Amino acid sequence: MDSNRREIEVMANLLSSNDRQAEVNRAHFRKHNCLAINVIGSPGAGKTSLLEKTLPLLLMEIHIGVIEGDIFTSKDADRIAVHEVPVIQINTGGGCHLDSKMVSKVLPEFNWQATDLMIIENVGNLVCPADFDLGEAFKVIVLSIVEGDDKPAKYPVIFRNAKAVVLNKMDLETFTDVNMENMKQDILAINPDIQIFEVSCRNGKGLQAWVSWLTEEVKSYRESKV
Ligand SMILES: Nc1nc2c(ncn2[C@@H]2O[C@H](COP(=O)(O)OP(=O)(O)O)[C@@H](O)[C@H]2O)c(=O)[nH]1
Ligand SMILES: [Mg+2]
Repeated sequence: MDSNRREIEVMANLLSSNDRQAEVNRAHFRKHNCLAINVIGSPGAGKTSLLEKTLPLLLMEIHIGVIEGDIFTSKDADRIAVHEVPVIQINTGGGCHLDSKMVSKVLPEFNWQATDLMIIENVGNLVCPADFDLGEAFKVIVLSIVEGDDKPAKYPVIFRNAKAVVLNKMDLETFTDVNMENMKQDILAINPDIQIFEVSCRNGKGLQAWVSWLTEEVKSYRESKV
């Protein structure tokens, strides 16, 4: 057997074993009526900043748990713990994405009677996390506008598979050559149903629309029957 074919088979087996565990995780979240979301974006896009800004606005009515994925360090989990939210750090030790088994291992650490929303911050990467279902209800992309308006077209898979995209760092728009209309058109050409939010985690603009949408998603998940 040639080595290319062998590589493809190994990858296919890996993905199908990941998908099986993802279904177990999804059933767990469903059983506990907890909306799980998988937050994906490049390093530095503002994933942790978005969580830091979102948590205080949501915590009045929603019980939240957070899983932080990172290659090394617990820096992001430390930032989240300040908000007195249950948070578990997963270090992948070099891996470029979380997988469903890593997530399943930390699920016993949470109080499932008191978790309405589980936010999973994936390892900073726009490519690999797209292929690994964690058992979430849906994926959310955080893309900072300074990354350039060509990025959606260059990384279409993740945009095709996500329910929402948060375009962050809008406060920097005037300092860049980003064309917001092109960026949004490209996103909608890939996925016409995706929700687009334009926010600045620095000055807070646009965050309320994102938080209101997420609150409604938590409510409709709780009300939905499978
Ligand atoms: N100017 C500006 N900087 C931001 C904004 N959001 C995040 N940052 C900065 O971007 C850097 C990376 O943010 P972080 O949340 O750690 O990104 P992550 O790697 O995706 O989790 C930090 O220095 C943040 O302070 C924003 O809306 N505007
Ligand atoms: Mg982070």
